[in-house]
Amino acid sequence: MTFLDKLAQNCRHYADKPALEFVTEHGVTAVSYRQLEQTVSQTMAFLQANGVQRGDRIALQLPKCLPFVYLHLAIMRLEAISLPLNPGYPPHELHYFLQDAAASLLFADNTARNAITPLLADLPALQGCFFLDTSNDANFQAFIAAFPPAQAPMPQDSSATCLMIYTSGTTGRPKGAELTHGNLTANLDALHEAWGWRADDILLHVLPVFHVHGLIVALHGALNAGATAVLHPTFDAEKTLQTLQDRRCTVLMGVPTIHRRLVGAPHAAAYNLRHMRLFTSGSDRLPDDLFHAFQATFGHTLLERYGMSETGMITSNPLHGERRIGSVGLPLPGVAVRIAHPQTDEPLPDGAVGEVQVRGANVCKGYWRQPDKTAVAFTPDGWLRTGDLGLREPDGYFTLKGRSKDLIISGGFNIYPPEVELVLADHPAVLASAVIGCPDVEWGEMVTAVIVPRPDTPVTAEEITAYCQRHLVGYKVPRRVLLVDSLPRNALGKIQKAQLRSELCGVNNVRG
Ligand code: MLC
Repeated sequence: MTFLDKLAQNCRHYADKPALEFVTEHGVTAVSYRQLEQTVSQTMAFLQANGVQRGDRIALQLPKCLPFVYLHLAIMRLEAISLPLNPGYPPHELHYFLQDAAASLLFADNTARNAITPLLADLPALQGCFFLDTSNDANFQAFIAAFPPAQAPMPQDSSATCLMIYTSGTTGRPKGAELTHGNLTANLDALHEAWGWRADDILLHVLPVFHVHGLIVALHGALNAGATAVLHPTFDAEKTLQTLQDRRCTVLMGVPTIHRRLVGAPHAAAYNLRHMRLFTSGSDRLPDDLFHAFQATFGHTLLERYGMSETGMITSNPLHGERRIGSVGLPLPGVAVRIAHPQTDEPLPDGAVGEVQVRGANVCKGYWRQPDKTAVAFTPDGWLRTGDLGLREPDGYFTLKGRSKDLIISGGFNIYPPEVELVLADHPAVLASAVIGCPDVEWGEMVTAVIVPRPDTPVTAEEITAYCQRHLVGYKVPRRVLLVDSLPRNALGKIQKAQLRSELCGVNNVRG
């Protein structure tokens, strides 16, 4: 039974129960499973009337809101491909995604109309763009009111792509990981079992919905279980603690930055969170001190798990049993994980550090229209090369030891330095640049740009920051800009980032 079959079943079994509760300062909008089914069916009819066909890419550059959920589910039900995008992308970045995916429809927020409209003429595949007033559910309900619920058959082909998540690489521009109905179902089934999801769970959802963590693990996870997802449009530590207490929630999923802010919130320990049964942490390494501080403050032990866009979740510490500090736990049911030599792909013995490689029904089928990059991402015998370094303990627990790829993780968001460096290279005053991550207690890492200006073109760090703010989504903007005379290079002219990291942020690590 696929995720969508399960959801349809839940809509019948739990018809009157809230599937979603969207919380804003104006109040709570509750959507029962019956209403969810009804609205998604009407949304499907709306999409069909606008020509949506099997396999079409439909881009959702929307803030976190109920219409996002309806559209996303309706797109997948029609066997089209949902393409969620960070609403913070400036036009420059958004254009790339729409063009690369050859998206046929775009849904964006009304407030982005002026910024987005000039892009539309230069997107030949795009057949329509809808600007929605997402400020309340009633507007969307009015928008689709004329459409009676569609009666489309359930998708049958589990190998069909239903979701595309863009991830960046060490070379070139971001690429779309193609996740199939089968991938999502396999991962949700594994997590359902591993984390003991229950229909009476109440998930407090504070993550963005344009990534695997917030969209699949959290939102789909709750809907798959027939549980209730209480959605906050953005994360706020005090509101989170208040809602966890007042709504008697049972599950919260976060990234380390979120957990650190919860621990640091005023009167954090005073909230009554006894009904909580699961706090998970992922998307970045959970620091040991935070693991302990969380336990000391809330009396709950964070469950760290590991995953990536291409695979969904890979390993998890156990629900019952030892949640080992510094470890990402054991492979999820149905997921094979091995440690292999990063150059030869030879499996390595327990205790040896090598590349983490993954195989299973959860692993994406490849990158959208990028057969060469897909071929490089997999070993000849079908294991996905994660680019993460790690080891397996003799008792099966995995521990991550760094990354073989040039990647920064800030607040749980992945930032590939070449993306920022490419933007910097277009600035007339930049002769050369290197973008590195410096350790930071709150964010995990902070993006730092080291720049050699052209001798004849004076520029200030503030000007570079302002330029980046215009061309990059907020989390990729360097928090620190350093102007230097030259960058350390090896004999072949390659910039020595490890040396920069150790000189500028006092880091000695395996990354080169
Ligand atoms: C926001 N800012 C960031 C940032 N997030 N800067 C660096 N790194 C980030 N991650 C910027 C904002 O643009 C803003 O800039 C300034 O920081 C302060 O914003 P804030 O309001 O304090 O931050 P906030 O909006 O509260 O965001 C913090 C956060 C958020 C932790 C809630 O980063 C977040 O939701 N992270 C979750 C990421 C996630 O879901 N990752 C999953 C990827 S899937 P300015 O200039 O406007 O002041 C994946 C697979 C897996 O990795 O295994 O899960």
